[in-house]
Amino acid sequence: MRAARFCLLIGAAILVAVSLSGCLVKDTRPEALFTASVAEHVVPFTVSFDGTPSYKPNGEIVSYLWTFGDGAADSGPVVEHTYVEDGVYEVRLTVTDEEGYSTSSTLTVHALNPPPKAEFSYAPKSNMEGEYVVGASEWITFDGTESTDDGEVLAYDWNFGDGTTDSGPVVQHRYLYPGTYNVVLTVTDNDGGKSNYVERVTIVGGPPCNADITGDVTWYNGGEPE
Ligand SMILES: [Ca+2]
Ligand SMILES: [Ca+2]
Repeated sequence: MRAARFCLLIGAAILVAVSLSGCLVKDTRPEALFTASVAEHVVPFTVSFDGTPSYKPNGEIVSYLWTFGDGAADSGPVVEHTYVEDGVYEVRLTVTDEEGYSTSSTLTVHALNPPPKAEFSYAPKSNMEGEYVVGASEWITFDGTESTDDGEVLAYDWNFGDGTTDSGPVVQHRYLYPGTYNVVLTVTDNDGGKSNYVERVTIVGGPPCNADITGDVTWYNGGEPE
């Protein structure tokens, strides 16, 4: 009877030991931890990823595998990667310990689109007493093709400052009345980035003889007056 109780005690002790060791195996999976030198920047930029904070209690990490979210991959505790295209990328580090257990963790990198740079020139213009001016009712060609982007400029939108607008890389416009107008060119790139360029245009001289002085100048938008 005493022997049987002793056996039961031993059995229970073994059971506790087994379940404890089961817990220990679960608890000693590796931890995947890493830092990034920069998480948000305008492309192109290089990020240094450091996986050395990863650890395994009572063990060691034998491999570090990285995927950068843009199709590229690397290995090693510390790696560098360059992002060239804008986007939101999920970086994943997978660490494996000497027993073959793996754990991974992720971090998001925001690679930003460089905005376009708007620029235009216009002609003809005369230099009168150090000031560039254009005659009233004179056709002016506005050329926005000097605008640049790391990708492509897809849209050119013009505001001539006299209540009229137009779109296209090269447009023509004429002002009916003398004055100084702010011409605004807004360009949009292939990633939806926008930028403006503003230039003051000075118009001299009087309105054309047949101008409708009451202010109805809408017939000047489409071309020649009837
Ligand atoms: Ca782009
Ligand atoms: Ca761009």
